[in-house]
Amino acid sequence: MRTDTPQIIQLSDYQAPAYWVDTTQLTVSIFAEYTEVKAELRLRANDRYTTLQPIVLHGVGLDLKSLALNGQTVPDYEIVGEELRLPAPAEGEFTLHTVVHIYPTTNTSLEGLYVSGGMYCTQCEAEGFRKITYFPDRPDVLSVFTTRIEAPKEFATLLSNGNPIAAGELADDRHFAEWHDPFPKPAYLFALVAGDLKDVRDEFVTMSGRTIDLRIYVEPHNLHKTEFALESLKKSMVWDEQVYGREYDLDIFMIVAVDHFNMGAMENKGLNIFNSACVLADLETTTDDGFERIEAIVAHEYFHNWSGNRVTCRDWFQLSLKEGFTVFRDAEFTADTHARAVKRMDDVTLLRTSQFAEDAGPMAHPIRPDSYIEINNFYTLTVYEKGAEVVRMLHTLLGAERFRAASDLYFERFDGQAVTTEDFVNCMAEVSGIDLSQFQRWYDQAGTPRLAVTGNYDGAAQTFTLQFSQSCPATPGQPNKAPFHIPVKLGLVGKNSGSDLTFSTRHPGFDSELQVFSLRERDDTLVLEGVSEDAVPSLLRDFSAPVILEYPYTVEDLRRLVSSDSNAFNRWDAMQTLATRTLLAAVQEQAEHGDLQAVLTDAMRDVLQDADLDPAVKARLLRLPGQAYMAEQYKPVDPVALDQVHTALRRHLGQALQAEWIAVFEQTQPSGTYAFEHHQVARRALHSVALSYRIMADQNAWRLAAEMYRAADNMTDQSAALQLWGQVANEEWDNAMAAFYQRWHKDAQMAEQWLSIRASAPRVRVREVELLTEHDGFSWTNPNRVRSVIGGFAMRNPVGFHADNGAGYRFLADSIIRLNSLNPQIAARLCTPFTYWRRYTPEIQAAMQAQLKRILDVETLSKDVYEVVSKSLDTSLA
Ligand code: B3K
Ligand code: ZN
Repeated sequence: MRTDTPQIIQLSDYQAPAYWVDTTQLTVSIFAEYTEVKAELRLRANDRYTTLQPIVLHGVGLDLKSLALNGQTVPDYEIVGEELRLPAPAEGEFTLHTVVHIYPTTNTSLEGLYVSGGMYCTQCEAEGFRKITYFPDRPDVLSVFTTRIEAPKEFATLLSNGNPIAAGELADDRHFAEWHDPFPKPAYLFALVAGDLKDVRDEFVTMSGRTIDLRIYVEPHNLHKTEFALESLKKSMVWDEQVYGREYDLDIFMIVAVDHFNMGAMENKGLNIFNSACVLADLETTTDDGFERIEAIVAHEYFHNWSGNRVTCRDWFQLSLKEGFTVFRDAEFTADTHARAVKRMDDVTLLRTSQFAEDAGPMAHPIRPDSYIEINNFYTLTVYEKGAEVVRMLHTLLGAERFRAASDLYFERFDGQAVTTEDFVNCMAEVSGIDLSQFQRWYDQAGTPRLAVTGNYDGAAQTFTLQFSQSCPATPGQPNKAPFHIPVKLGLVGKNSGSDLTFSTRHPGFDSELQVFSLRERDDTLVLEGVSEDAVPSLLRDFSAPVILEYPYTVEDLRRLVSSDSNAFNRWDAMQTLATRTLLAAVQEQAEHGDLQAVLTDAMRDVLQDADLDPAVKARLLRLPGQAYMAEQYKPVDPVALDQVHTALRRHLGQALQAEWIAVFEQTQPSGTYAFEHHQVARRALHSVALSYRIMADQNAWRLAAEMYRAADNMTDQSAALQLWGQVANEEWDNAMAAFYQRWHKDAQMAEQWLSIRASAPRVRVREVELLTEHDGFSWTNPNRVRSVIGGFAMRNPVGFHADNGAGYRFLADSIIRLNSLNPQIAARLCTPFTYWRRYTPEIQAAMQAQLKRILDVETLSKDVYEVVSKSLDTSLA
């Protein structure tokens, strides 16, 4: 047990900084044993304070060698926790010089300056810069950085933010490079790289005619995996000019790939650093999903140059200001580049499966949290994905044109500043004239709202009346919620005709141009007039708000929507509802289960036979909601029983529609050379879905997967086949897996994929996963390997994880305890499966709680893990 209780940081305690740092000059000298960091900071008192305040700089693990203010040593400084405190200076403007030594080679937290595969690199967001030098490490202190790097020549490439200004030789086989970034930025955007790297180069001419030098730096053996990211970067640059009018600002834009990285990538100004897995790609080893993910992450980090870097966050509570907005921007980029409705289905699936669970659990927080212990725990699905939904709602309410005008105003007004989410919403309100004061609650209230709706047709009056009622469950610290401003995009689908019906309404909350109803009250009634026939309402089209919709649809209504809704997203959503009801009825052994199953089977048959449907949409219509999603729909959950029900339904569908699956499987056989393009991607997705049902219907069909694996010329089909084959894990599968490893283990991305397929294969149990952690391909200090094995097992292998009387839970807890001292951020992330202990049966609850308590007992528990575990166990939050 920790002897202290870590401090809770509150939004309400925010105070403006006492000093600005106008310029920062760093000299970072790399030596084998240590790295020396010399800093020269020009400080200036913030005139918001009438008297000169003490000086506070942050630092963690720094070996202070000297400290001088205006050239004089400072005798009376104090170091308290993460703060270096100096008495108030005599003048409001002064220079601070510090020299510290740091030890990157032993830094396993992967925060600050560390070594990955022989290369020095940095990760400063959120508070990693304080592990490099003493500095006011807070996002509202923006400084102009000049960085000199000195290193042995074996580190041939020396990079930092901004534009290169000088380079040259030094004594002792050393050399240097200097970089200057003219754009003031907070320390979290600082980056530095020193390594033996190779680069590919290209150019981009911006809309005003400036030529930008583009470079991707990698370890030499990865040079052949850079082309796709470079193309993605250029596409992103064009898109941001066209859709947002945003132009790139420096002369050079660099991406560096590193193997050891806690997250996907980081948007450091002019020098993005990427997890290798999120940037390296080639036609042989990358899957369709991989290409789409890489393209989206490259775009996301590039888009941050404006939404995050030019306009940044005042404090870390505002994280969603940059993350929610940037996720919305990258999602729209993907939608414009590929298939809009499909991207929406995938995003909503993620939101419903994982973000809704987070919002219903002990870590629930608003997209702008009001307190935290460790900010790294708040880079969550809520801040990112729900944050993006909140921005999307603004887009829905304003329409594309006014949204663009408001974003122009935002970027212009706040360029070079650190601002709040209110500043963003206020621009939206100012441009549109819409009163968004109630909308602000989306930023401050946690939990997923429920939207209960009923509908009634009056044939004589030709009206369709919708009654709305909203509520939101209590979440930690927020027992009561005020009503949200919910945009409900809607239509009416004729019960007989199946067509979209026209209507009018006198309700002032309905925007008839956008077909969006603004629900602001807890309860409200919307009367639609001139409705020529009885209808099925199609509500929340394109998922216009992140809420749970409850409408008493009959199965006939749902079938009507599946077959006829003009909104492709809502067709899919109706099928999801039908499948969810069927699964629930089976889990709860309800009498109507048989009928529901029959209706679902018929609906799927229609989809299978519909020749006009985009195969990508078809593949998604035919996929059942996942077990993780189902586990949120009822209580208590027995995951093994849920798996049986889920498997039984897939088997039923496989058998009942066997002829159709065979037909689709044959129609979607691969042809031509592999390319990452929509028609092929769609065909491959549908092919795998068909095969998965064939295997459910006939255990011997694993031979088809084996054949598909051997015949495939691409990794999408190979890995899909291996995973499907893995469901019936047999000796042949073990042999194929062993051969796969032999063939690919030198390629880091492939080794990670192999580990993940193994750990998440449904028949794989905890004993085998323990052995995997002793495998050559595994490493406790590489987050990608840890995520593949421990994450793959605990998050993507429900049967294996929950089986064996809690052995899986013990293994996860042991892993967390081990990682706690190596890499607290990764350790805290792996606690997620335990945070949901309350959804399970009493035996599972007890077993998981026991492991949580065991973790909490660790004396050296990091604040990262402490926060997640203590909140999970807190009974007042139940
Ligand atoms: N901003 C970074 C995430 C930093 C994570 C710090 N623990 C990546 C991104 O969202 O673009
Ligand atoms: Zn981001």
